[in-house]
Amino acid sequence: MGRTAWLSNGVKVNRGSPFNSSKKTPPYQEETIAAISTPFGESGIGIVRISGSSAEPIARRLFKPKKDQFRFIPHQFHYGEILDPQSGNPVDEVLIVLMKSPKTYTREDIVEIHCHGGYFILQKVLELVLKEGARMAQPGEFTKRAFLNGRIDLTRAEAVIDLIRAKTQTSLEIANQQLRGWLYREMAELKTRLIEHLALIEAHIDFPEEEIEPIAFREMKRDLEGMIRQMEEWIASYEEGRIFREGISCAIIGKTNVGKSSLLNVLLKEERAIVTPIPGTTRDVIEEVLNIYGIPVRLMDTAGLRKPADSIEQEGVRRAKERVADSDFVLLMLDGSRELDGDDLGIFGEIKGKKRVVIINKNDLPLRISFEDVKSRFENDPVVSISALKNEGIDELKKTIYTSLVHREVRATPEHLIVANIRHKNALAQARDNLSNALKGLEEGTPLEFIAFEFRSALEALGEMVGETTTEEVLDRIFEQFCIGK
Ligand SMILES: Nc1nc2c(ncn2[C@@H]2O[C@H](COP(=O)(O)OP(=O)(O)OP(=O)(O)O)[C@@H](O)[C@H]2O)c(=O)[nH]1
Ligand SMILES: [Mg+2]
Repeated sequence: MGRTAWLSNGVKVNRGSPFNSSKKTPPYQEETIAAISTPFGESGIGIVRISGSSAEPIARRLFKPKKDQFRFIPHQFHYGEILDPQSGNPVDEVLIVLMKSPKTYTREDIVEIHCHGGYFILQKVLELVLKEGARMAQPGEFTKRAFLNGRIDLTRAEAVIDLIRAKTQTSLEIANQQLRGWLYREMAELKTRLIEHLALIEAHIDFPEEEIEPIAFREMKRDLEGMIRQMEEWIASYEEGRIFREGISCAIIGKTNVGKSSLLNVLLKEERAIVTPIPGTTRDVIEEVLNIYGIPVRLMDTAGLRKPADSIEQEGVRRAKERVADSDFVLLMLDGSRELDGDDLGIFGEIKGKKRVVIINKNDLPLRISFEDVKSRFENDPVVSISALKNEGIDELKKTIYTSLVHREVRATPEHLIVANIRHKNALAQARDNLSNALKGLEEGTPLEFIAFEFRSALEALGEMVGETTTEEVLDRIFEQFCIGK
């Protein structure tokens, strides 16, 4: 829902410290914002959401309750109509709810108008709200306010979009883990420990005549080692975390008529692509998303690779090669009922350096390809024999795809934190490097000023991760990815 045309610029931003989020902070934002929070199109209901100090007065001016003696009870639905204040004409029959600051999504007053889900109605109601003084919200601005007003840290704000985009159970679990603040809490704990160490180092810089006890030094080193090990583990979880969060793109390639489109159909359990015995059936790239044991896989069926018969096929072949180059993973398909030929061999060259699984299809027919021969050509790659026509070997293929991407069972539990966001991974890697330098410095007797510097840099990296010291530019980049109304 990237409706950037709606954007109005110039949002005023005063940032508070999310680390002080336990304190009751007044809302920071002066302008009241509004947006349609439900998708465009027809639906049962559609919601216009307003946040800010004018939310309630605006609602009062537009809403006509059905009851005579009416008063807004916060967090309760009220039934009535939205009227155009100028003409007095009814626009829609609605349910309206007022949520009072600070116990709201943004920590500001919020009004939600639940209308009938028609695009025109919602547009009309939104227009009236804007006319009454609200400003159109930018993408993700409600969540941004939740962050700026100190209700959630940056990692939790980012989890909101991951949650919305989650396509499989595992991606949902990872997003939920982050939304519950598990990552944030771990970072806060690291910070506390680092601040203690830094205090000790700084005390010694200030009073060099006072010896630091050797025990204290030894403990600091041990603690640093523990932290570094823990960070390494989180950094290592990223490879898998990314796969579940972002998914992977996977192209099925092979010469014509090997059964690529048949495989796409059997994996999707629907007749999505045209299958015929005529070589060169598929011309354009067909893309669908598939869930392979929790991994969102963007699967692409491509035109068979051979010397093209006409210019349409030529374009298909060009697109197929382009997709192969862009994809994270390839499924190389061979036709087991025909001997390997020049077309197959040509494709081997196209997929050099790609993560891949080799498939020998049509194993329901007498085989003309030897499994061993294929295995010896692709020593390091898994080879699976299937029949796309008879739906045989498909589960094994799915398992093989899974295990070649992920090497263990991935569960997001309190004991097993998964870092799925590159920004978080980079911050952790920075902090890890700083701590390694600090540890090395302690062992080599480097001046304590340098150790203190490394500690401070590590704290900064972690602070940036949770949004304590994040620049406006980074914040903009994060919230830009949200839809309007969230
Ligand atoms: N016996 C048998 N036939 C199969 C199998 N898989 C596909 N076929 C047949 O092979 C022919 C080609 O299948 P497609 O799925 O269209 O092959 P393709 O690789 O997409 O072909 P192009 O799009 O032309 O490159 C069709 O007649 C399929 O029914 C299989 O496992 N066994
Ligand atoms: Mg095809």
